[in-house]
Amino acid sequence: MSSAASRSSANGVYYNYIGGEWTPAADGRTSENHDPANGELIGQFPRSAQVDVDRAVAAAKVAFDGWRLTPAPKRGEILYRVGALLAERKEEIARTLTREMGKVLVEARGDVQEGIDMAYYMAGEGRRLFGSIVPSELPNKAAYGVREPIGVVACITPWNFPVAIPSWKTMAALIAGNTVVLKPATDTPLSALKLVEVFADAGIPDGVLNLVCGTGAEVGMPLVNHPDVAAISFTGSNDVGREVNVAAASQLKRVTLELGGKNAIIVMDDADLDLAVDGIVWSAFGTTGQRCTACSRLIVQRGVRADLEERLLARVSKLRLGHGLAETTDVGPVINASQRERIHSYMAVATGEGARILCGGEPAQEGDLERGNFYRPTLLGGVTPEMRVAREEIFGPVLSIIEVGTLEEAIAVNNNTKYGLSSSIFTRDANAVEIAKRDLATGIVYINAGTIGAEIQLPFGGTRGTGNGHREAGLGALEFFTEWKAIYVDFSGRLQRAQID
Ligand code: UN1
Repeated sequence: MSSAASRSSANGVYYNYIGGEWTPAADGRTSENHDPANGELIGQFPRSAQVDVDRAVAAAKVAFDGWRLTPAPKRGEILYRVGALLAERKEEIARTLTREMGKVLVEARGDVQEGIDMAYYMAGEGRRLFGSIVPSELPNKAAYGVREPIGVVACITPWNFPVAIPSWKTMAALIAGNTVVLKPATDTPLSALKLVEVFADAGIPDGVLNLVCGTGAEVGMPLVNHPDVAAISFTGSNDVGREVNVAAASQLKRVTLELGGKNAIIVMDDADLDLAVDGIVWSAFGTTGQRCTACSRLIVQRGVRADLEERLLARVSKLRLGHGLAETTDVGPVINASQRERIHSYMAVATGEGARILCGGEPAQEGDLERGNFYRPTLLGGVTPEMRVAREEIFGPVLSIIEVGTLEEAIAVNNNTKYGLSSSIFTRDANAVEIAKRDLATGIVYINAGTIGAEIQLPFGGTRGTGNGHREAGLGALEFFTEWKAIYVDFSGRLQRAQID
């Protein structure tokens, strides 16, 4: 790789990171990335292809033995340094992230913080990585299970948490002893590159973590199909997730999928409505509604529906749109023009099925907003559970309000979607809380809080169409990124036959 450089960019052109070197795509192709709030050019990024994927996977494969044999506490020490460097660079990375992805600065800081949290958490796991020691059924024989890395893993990550999600995936994979090829979303390569710079500065050995920028078709699928990639961790849309799973299945590869959500907040008649309004606004319009965990359905009990709707209308219509770096901004842009069109297309769907647009329902284009992909925070009233806006993931600042009569009905409506990521209930009734904890069929349940804000030490993921049963973060991540090995040591000095003697 003669064109490899020691710096990650030159003159606004950024590179891949392969085998410890910053390097352009082999054929030199690039694509531009722009600030979704004002269209400004962020930089040029490699538009990589199969040959770049091949190089990165080969580098990761070469590095695997050295990394697997590095004691896990030593791998952890590198992650501690990653955490410390991320903390040191938090503000700079958060600002880059806001420019690239659009979320308001305070949330971009949270995104980086999640990476810091994961670095420290997984670094600590380097001193644990617990296996199991069990008694053998035969005398003078030891039996135990140990966790081993799988090999080269591909991490394919979305644009909505451009530091946090690459951190969740790569850090868990790395502490377990795997080597990694990271493919970031085409809308957010720079945030991932900043993360990889931190790893490089923290001393990650060459080839252990590689970055290949490009599209899903040109980089993502070649990674999934590559015979030397043993496992794939994917977060993104349901359609692409299914494609990844089908392709990987033909090679019997392990896949974890974190896909859509249609998350709901239930508000009962006895709830603290002030608190509920705060939780709803934060969960539905934070990150411009572009979290997998975002609340897109409000399931409200009849007695407080009108009151809650009025309070929400007052709050939501005052939310200020703008660049995420401006302190006055409550809600940033959506990620790109096609996403904004998709969100807007749901307005005709909603009204066509009889819902009412209470506020928003259109792109925002006044003044400076005209240069970006802004969409007005939208409340849809009179939604019923069968309507498409109550069932399909919109992934934008749109909240559908559904009225119900009872707790049982609320839970049934919550559970009756093809997704099952996050749900929440606001109530003061201790019995209702217990029933909700038991019967809400989602991977994450909140009591008297919104649907967003999962912490990294607990398993993250969902039921039904949200995924394929695996969990990220917490110890669930280590389940995915390790292979169990059962070891029997017979020190009896004679042949002992299990199940026979
Ligand atoms: C996502 O939207 O895919 O729980 C991740 C949350 C964040 C992570 C969201 N900690 O909202």
